[in-house]
Amino acid sequence: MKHLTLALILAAAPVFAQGVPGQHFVENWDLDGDGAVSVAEATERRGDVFLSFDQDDDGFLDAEEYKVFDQARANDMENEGGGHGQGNMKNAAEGMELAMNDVDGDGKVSRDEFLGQAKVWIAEMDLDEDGVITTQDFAMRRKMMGGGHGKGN
Ligand SMILES: [Ca+2]
Ligand SMILES: [Ca+2]
Ligand SMILES: [Ca+2]
Repeated sequence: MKHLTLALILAAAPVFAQGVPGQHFVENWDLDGDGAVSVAEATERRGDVFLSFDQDDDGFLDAEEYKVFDQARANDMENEGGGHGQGNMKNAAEGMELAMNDVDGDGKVSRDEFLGQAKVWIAEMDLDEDGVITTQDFAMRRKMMGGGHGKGN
């Protein structure tokens, strides 16, 4: 039985996070414990997430499986209930969406697509642009809203 809740994955519960935005996120995704979530760590962890939600083990998250995944993330955002860090927790949640990960547009997300988007996901959240995610990234706002200031592609 596969049971990995997104509450654990996104860990969006600032009430218990000693008031440091993003701390639980970093703790849960920082596999080597250096206080920063690297692209490699995000990729590995996303592999776990993928396995948890690929209920039929066919190597794709399809629309049906995504419903469950979406619901899990929605519950997390609800439980979070507001407060600081909302902005980047929203980025974290949105970076998991089907549309964000379905690179070839076939309506489902392959494991390669899902893992390959880890670096895009990290870049979205990396507000201080040091290449890794730390609580620092949750403590600041993006300087320029709405893009235009391209970061390569
Ligand atoms: Ca790390
Ligand atoms: Ca599947
Ligand atoms: Ca950073």
